[in-house]
Amino acid sequence: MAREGKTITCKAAVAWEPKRPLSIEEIQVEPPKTGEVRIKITDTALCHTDAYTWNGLDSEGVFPCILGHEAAGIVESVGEGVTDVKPGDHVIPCYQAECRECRFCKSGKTNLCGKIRDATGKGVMFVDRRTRFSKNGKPIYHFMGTSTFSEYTVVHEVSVAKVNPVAPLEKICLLGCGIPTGLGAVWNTAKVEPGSTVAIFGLGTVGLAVAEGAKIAGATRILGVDTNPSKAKTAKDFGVTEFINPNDYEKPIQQVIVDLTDGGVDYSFECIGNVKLMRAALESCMKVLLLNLLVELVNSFIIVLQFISNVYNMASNFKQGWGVSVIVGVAPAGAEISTRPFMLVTGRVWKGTAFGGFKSRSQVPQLVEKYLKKDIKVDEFITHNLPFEDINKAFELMHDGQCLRCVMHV
Ligand code: NAD
Ligand code: AHE
Ligand code: ZN
Repeated sequence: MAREGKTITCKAAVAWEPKRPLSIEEIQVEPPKTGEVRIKITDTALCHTDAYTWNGLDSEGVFPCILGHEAAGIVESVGEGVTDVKPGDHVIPCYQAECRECRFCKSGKTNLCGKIRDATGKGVMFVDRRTRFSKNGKPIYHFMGTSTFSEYTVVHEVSVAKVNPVAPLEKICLLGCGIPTGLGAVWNTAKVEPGSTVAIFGLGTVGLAVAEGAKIAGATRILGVDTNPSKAKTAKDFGVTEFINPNDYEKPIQQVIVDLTDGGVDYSFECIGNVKLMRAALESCMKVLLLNLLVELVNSFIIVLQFISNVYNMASNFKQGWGVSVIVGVAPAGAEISTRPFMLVTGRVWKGTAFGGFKSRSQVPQLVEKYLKKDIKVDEFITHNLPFEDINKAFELMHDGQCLRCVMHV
């Protein structure tokens, strides 16, 4: 029976309130309105950010809601004015929109779109500021403009990436968040060049995708930092050349990295969401050390000419540090970062990235093609599969330290 234009009753995992286990419920999903698309979600994974919002740490968390933002599916129906996709198309819903018309999209300076962001942050749809989900008339809010923990969801057309139907939906669902974020943090935000030294804090899916991106970019030393010792082996498989467990050292982790790398790394990435480690990541970046200067000074006495030349070089080196540190992790509401301003004065740069700087509608389909050509890993990130009904187990797995991504067939 055609359901186009009609409300659908289907299964969804509802988050009624923070920290309360998700509840599989029959809910109502209204038809898409102008500029909207209703999608049959086939596969969804769990990202750390879903758990973060479920835990009540997101200042934009609105409850009750339907979480989920790393998924793939098939268009069921479209609202008025939708031209980019049609029923039957294979798609990845994207939490970062790309309208191609707003000043942000046209700026060429950001992948963030301004058109619908205010509405998605409040859990409603742009056109009427209402939700399309309900249970017996009680509204249930959207999450990140995607709400993929549901058999059917309604999203904005500007948030839909149409992808090659040959690609397996149960794998490419991961291209909705974690993997593009890590790869793009390296390629688009930091722009790591061949020969670089990189430090990654946190070796979950995002951090390991950073490692893969850094390897592809030609980084020669890739240091991976994680307090979970079992990450050492996995990390090597994704390109990490040295695994560091901060618990094995007395010194602060930034000092460990500075010592291991003769002054610091060229690039660092915080992929945990911990403001203390964001500081450590920044302070792991390169600055020529005073100790190095003294050693060079002693050597310089050997030849006077060399002395003059070295002093000149050292003086200029001492003034110039370098290193780019990228914040990828999402910190709890109210948390703030800090460091000594001297860290920036001496040349380090602090940046952040959302969805790895990728333009969602345009570039997610390109990432799918890269996956099909085996240019990027995706399958390797899937450590678990579960029936949708067992979604609360996926939250538990995330904390047991063995799980990268758990994919649920909806
Ligand atoms: P994850 O939970 O799978 O991985 C986090 C890793 O950090 C784990 O391996 C864990 O052992 C390690 N870790 C935790 N505390 C640590 C500590 N004190 N020292 C060292 N290692 C520690 O998470 P994920 O899905 O890979 O996401 C990582 C972060 O990125 C989260 O904060 C998530 O919300 C955020 N995220 C941001 C974006 C973005 O666009 N900016 C996109 C996706 C995810
Ligand atoms: N809502 C939070 C911030 C959450 C956040 O920073 N989200 C990341 C994506 S995490 C995906 O797993 C992001 O892209 N942010 C930019 C955006 O537009 O949401 C808060 O602090 O209010
Ligand atoms: Zn995510």
